[in-house]
Amino acid sequence: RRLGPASTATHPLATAPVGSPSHNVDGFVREFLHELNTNQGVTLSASSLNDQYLALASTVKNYLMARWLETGLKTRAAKVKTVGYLSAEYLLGRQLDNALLASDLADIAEKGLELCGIDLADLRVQEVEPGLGNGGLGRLAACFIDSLATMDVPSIGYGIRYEYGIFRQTFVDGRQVEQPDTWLALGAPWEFPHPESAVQVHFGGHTERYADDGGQERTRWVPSWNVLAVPYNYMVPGYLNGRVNTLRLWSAQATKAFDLQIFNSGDYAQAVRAQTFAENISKVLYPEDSTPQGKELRLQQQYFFVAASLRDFIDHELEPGFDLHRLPERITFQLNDTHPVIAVPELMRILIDEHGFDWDEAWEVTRQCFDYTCHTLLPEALEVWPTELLGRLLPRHLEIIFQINDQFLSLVRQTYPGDEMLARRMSMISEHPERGVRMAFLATVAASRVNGVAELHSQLLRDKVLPDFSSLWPEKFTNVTNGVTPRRFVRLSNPLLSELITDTIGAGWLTDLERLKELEPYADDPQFRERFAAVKAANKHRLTDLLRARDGIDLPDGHLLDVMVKRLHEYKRQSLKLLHIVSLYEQVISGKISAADLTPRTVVFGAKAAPGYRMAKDTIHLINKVAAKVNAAPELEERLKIAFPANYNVTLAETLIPAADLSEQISLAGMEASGTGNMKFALNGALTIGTDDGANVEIRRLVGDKHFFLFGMDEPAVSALGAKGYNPGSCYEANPQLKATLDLILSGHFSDGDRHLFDSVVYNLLNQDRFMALADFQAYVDTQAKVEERYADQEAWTRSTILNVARTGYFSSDRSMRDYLQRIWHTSPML
Ligand code: B1H
Repeated sequence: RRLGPASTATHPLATAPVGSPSHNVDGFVREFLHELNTNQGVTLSASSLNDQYLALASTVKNYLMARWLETGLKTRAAKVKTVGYLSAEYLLGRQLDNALLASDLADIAEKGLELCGIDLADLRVQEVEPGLGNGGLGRLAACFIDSLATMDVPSIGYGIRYEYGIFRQTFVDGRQVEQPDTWLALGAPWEFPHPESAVQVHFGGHTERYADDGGQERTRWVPSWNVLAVPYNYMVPGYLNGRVNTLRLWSAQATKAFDLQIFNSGDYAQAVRAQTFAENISKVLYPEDSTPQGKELRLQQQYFFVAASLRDFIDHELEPGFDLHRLPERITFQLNDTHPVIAVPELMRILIDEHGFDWDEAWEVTRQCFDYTCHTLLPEALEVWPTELLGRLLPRHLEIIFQINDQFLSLVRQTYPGDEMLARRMSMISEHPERGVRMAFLATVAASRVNGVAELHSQLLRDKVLPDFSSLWPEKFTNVTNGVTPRRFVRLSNPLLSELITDTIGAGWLTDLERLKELEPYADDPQFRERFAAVKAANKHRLTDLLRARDGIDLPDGHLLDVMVKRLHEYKRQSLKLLHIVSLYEQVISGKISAADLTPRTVVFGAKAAPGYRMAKDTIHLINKVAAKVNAAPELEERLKIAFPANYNVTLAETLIPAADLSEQISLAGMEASGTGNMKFALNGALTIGTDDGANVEIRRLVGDKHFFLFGMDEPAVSALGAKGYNPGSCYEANPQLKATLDLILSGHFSDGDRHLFDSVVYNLLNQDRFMALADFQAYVDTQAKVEERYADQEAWTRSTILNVARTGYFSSDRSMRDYLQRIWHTSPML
């Protein structure tokens, strides 16, 4: 066990964490120089920026260290319930500023570094953000662990330490080209590897029956290969509260036994191949957002991190001899989508095969240990693992899944006698197109609670995705609307707004975000409005500076900044935004309107496409081609610009969002489970143009219709149109401006005369348009006109933006965590 020799130590300092460095500039400088010397092995005068950044990170860790160790001791001693957040993704963003904020060191560090002749800003940009996630789901996990720490909730985040995170996006001739994300190349100062605490994870082989000592028939799994899971711990500091939780990410390594056997056989190359094979498991994040690819390596990743995490919790977090019948008193595992659902049969296996539980006892414990969050409605996003693959990789788990399913189906048949169709519909095993396990069904059956991520989504989850389950177990289903951490997405990303808020309503709002309501009366105060507008203007300048340096992009002054940043997906409808732009452009170059009629506007896109998603990549290409043409058009007199900086990530979001005037949240209603970017924009004083989808519904309800630009079909209208039969071609024929817009693209105007370059995108819209962009086109364009009208009245606009900030405190992830604590985990903070 990790807690070893301290019990026999006699020196008084040996059994508790030693103190922190002095919390002042001198203490900081001393610690920093010490780290520079002892960790980096350089003097200040000989140090590189990277040396300085690494030494700074070490220094900050040293300040947090005592609290981290104390948190561990205190939590273990209290024997309270821990939240185990199981997630294949954590999109953390840069760590430095967050750690400085949480430890109240930002000012001290800035001054201390200045005395060393160093500008903190130069070190900040050294950090390559850990991009261990795709988009909203991974970023949500990062927000949640921040809130749990800040709210003093004992919790451990479990995940995978991908050697390569989400790819780095570049554009070559307007096309997306992916580069590996080498985030570890210059050192990884925030992680603590613990190779000595590695656990084995097994795969393959077969199962066999045997009689135990008491003559009882039992099953055991005889795996054929294994890998080591090495934990890398990360500090998750709460905001100024002294708690530092842990994020434990697993890295795969070949086991010694595995290598040795082959080495000894003399086949060196084979031995190295075996090692590579094992280490591949945590090599790279799958870059699919929303659509799982069903690859064998992906299932290996899922089982790998989940098996290591359960083993770790049971063997290392619980006291020796703990009675596992009482496991639910000490842990509640939250399944972040279906990616970690294989944890369910894994816990059953541990309890039955390793601890001698009988089936019913094991199921009773397992059921109470898991809750499941669903993040999607797209049918193609629901994971189904072929039984052939599951059985080959995890034969014992497949047996257990079959048995869970059998028992579940008997319950269904008992409850609804004679309804065999229903039993077939609800079976965890699907038969077409091949036999597979529906992981969402397994999760739903096993979990104590199932939740969606926004009210509308939870409703549709009950009514459309899991209707049979919600009739069987209505009380199992609940909603927790997503949230975002105000520490990163207001305080750190928008320091000027934060200062203005504190100036106006006093401190304390950062951990009690509903207090932003106190800003409401100031919306009518012209002086406050002026200050608020000045903050927005300054943030735009900050963005202008960044984009010039980062991308060579020049943002014009004084434009409405219209921002659409999120993964590229057809359901999110970047193409609809593009049609709006092309339509404006077409009207000017064809003389229907004059450039002077346009509200000066810059549209910023940020979006990565999954590398295998053709339509998404073609859309990126088209956006870039349109941008080139529009940006160069003299007819537009600089009144319409498009900026598409490559490689949108958390770091860019932190500068982009606070600068935005208009937030584009234009998914087809019923498709975006929640969205979290929508919340970040509103909290930073952008107005939303959006459909009645995901959390937009709740944002609009809170800020009020007058301060939100709603357009398009709602979900019932979408369903009705789908049922009636949607024909995008008729929208095209019926709307001359839409026709002119699409015709301009088809004419080759944006593709150097090539009339077919964008056939895939345009003909998809004309013939299929699964996400009904053409059906919502006119409503969107009309609503954009209303946006321009409001923007023309700057006083009214600013008033609305202030009310957006004041009324969206609900979307703090602290509130989400409170909801999980009450509705799902039934536990409370440790005070
Ligand atoms: C969300 C995913 C997702 N939903 C599969 N589903 C993945 C599915 O790698 N995969 O296979 C990766 C990601 N991500 C998003 O979750 C929703 O689309 C958003 O609407 C939501 O805000 C976010 C957080 O709940």
